[in-house]
Amino acid sequence: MMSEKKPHVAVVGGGLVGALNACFLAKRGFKVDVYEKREDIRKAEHVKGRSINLALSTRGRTALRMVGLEDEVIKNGIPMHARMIHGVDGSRQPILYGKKDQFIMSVDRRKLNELLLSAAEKNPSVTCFFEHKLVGCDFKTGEVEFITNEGKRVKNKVDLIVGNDGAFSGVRKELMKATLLDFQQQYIPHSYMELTIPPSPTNEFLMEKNYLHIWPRNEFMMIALPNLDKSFTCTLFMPFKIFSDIKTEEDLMNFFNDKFPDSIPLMGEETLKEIYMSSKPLPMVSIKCSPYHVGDKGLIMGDAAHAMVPFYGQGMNAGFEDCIVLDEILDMYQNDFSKALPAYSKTRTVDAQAICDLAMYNYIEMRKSVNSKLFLLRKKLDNLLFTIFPNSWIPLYTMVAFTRTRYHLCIERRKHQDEILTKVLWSGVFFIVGGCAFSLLKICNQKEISFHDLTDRVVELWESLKPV
Ligand code: FAD
Ligand code: EGO
Repeated sequence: MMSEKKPHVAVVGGGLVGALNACFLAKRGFKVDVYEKREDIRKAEHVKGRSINLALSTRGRTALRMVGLEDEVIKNGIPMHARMIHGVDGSRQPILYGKKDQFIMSVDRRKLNELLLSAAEKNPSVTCFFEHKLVGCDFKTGEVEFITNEGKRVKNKVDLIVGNDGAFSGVRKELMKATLLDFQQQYIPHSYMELTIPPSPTNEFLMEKNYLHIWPRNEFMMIALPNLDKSFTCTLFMPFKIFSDIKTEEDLMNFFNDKFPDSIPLMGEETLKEIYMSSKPLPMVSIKCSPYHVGDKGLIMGDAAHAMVPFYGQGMNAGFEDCIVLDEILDMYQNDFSKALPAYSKTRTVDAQAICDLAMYNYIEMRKSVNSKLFLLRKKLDNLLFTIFPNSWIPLYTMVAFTRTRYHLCIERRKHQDEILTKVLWSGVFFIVGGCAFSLLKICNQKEISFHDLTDRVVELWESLKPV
């Protein structure tokens, strides 16, 4: 059926994943209509909303490579070869991610989205409709309905409706009505606010450029990623409660002096006050659901299917990898949606849920016990083990960020590694204790002390130490 006529797909959402997905689907020879509720960001002056820059890692890069966009994106990105850990005392320590070719990239969200939209539209078979908000769809008939900014209703009928419309997905809402969708949504007590470190007066970076800067402070965390204009975008993560308790400029400066003193001269006291006072902390949500499809006409991908807390820097990367997985499965089933969609749902849910869990686990982990000393220690230990056993000890972060190991296998491998490490540590204890006992006996032997004498002396010593 599919080979006779060009399949017609409606991609709902022209964000990062929607725009990339359009490139993938067009490459398959499909006719693609992208519907985006916002205005065309390429024409917009200011774009409100989420993070200004993002960390792009291997999974995302691989997807971009598959549609021929990797080089273009890399040109506009800044490699981060290591994390730079900032202590409360102002100390900074770098810890490499791995070998030279293992780095993540800081990319501008807006630039990336613009590039992806333009790349999608270069295909004659792709049309983008902006200011079109989904109002409803029917997965039986393939009908989709949108409302434009002028209030006009627009209808279309397609072979496949793909929801790439983000965490608060309208397509997912429709999916819930049409199928038995398991759904879980969790808001965390933390929220985030973006601050900025401007370039120096001589237009230079004020901190080391090629690093992911991290200020680990248990419940308070701050990170900074470099931008092409030589500024850094800082993201401050803390509970809503703490944000709301910081009411005055004085509260703010006390807090920063206490937790992030080294960042004050970098941000500039006045700019910090200005941005903080005029911004609202934003919530973070984790969403898991299953399945991702209904029948042979409905599918959700990206944040619509698996929104996660940003503590692994994987949300976009996972969404981009979704596009690869769908592409491979469509190949496998020769574009037969009735077979491909269930297959996609089945393979992808385990992995998407795994990365949602990993991200949440990191959130708990980093908040519970990770101050800058512990962070350094753990990453150093990870790297040490990796150098000693390069084939059997791969740090979890390395697997997630620098390989395409399926997310659920990253968790499994990590568990396996942990078990081995526990065994190695116990055998270490065993050998050390055994070694001590052996040496003791040997000394006794050399000095011709009988074992009896030795035990007598130990008892004597013990008695003498006892309080009267
Ligand atoms: P979105 O980017 O949300 O795009 C959805 C699009 O659909 C939007 O353009 C929206 O306008 C449109 N839309 C919504 N509803 C409708 C409708 N009814 N009709 C039509 N259009 C609609 N990920 C990383 O990989 N690395 C990082 O470093 C990273 N850092 C992050 C930091 C923060 C603070 C946050 C919050 C997230 C971070 N992420 C990161 C995650 C990343 O932002 C998301 O995973 C990614 O944006 C998901 O892309 P998406 O296209 O699925 O959804
Ligand atoms: C102990 C120490 C346990 C996002 C460290 C776990 C995430 C976690 C938010 C970093 C890097 C890209 C990020 C590392 C860990 C982005 C990231 C990491 C943050 C926060 C982030 C790392 C944007 C977890 N990658 N990462 O190892 O460098 O380690 F700190 Cl708050």
